[in-house]
Amino acid sequence: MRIDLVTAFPDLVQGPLEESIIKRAQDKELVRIIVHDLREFTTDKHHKVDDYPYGGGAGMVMKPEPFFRSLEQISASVEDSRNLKIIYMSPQGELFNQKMANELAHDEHLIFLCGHYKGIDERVVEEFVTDEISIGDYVLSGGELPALVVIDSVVRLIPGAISDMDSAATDSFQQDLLDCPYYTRPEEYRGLQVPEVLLSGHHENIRKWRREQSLNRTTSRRRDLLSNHRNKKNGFDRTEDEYNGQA
Ligand code: 9WO
Repeated sequence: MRIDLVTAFPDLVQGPLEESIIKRAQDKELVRIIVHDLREFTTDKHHKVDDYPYGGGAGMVMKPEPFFRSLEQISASVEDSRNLKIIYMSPQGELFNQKMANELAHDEHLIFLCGHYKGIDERVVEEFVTDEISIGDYVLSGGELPALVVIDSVVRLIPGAISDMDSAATDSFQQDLLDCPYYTRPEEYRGLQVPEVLLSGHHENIRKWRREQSLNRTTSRRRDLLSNHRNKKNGFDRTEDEYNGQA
């Protein structure tokens, strides 16, 4: 897989891409991640990437030309530029979830456009963007951190990116239920005990306890997940969201 990230603030993303699973995936050549400095695609002497919005109002808008040039350079560097996925991270995008991560993990080439200020000139979006993604209903300073979130979730799904042990955990992860609590040694810490059942060695009771914890947490914190879960359990071949055309 190849991932390109176009940003006016390359230092914002460089560090996180050089740590942990993403670093290891790159070392193993499972993924190649290229960070492009938007300012290198400017032609004026001040390397200006933003300008005042037409129509007025507070804040700046990112100029179209550097994005056009960067995307043309990236397109020219690949054999087939017809199937590029060009993703704009914005609060106006489709809400990101595990299902979308799974789908993106099957793509050969992802390109992330990171906006700042009020956003990117809409002509870039109209001309190039194939997917607009939001990671949640809040506003940040730019699309860099959300792009890292999506990249992390996708890269760890590439076969070989994580150990077999971690993979097994991911496989059994119930996308529609919250995870149960976990404990490790010591058995007692500052008077705080690990739940007895986990020390019992009774695997069936442990499985039941974990299941119950998952269901309780999901009921009290994320009722929305539970309704999807119930449909699956009842043998419907589609979840509520899928039935409603939202997934
Ligand atoms: C900034 C601003 C300043 C003055 C008046 C209006 C304004 N709107 C914005 C704004 O929404 N800026 C965004 C910053 C433009 C796109 C990149 N930025 C961004 C992406 N913030 N938050 C995200 C984001 C992306 C994905 N998921 C969650 C949040």
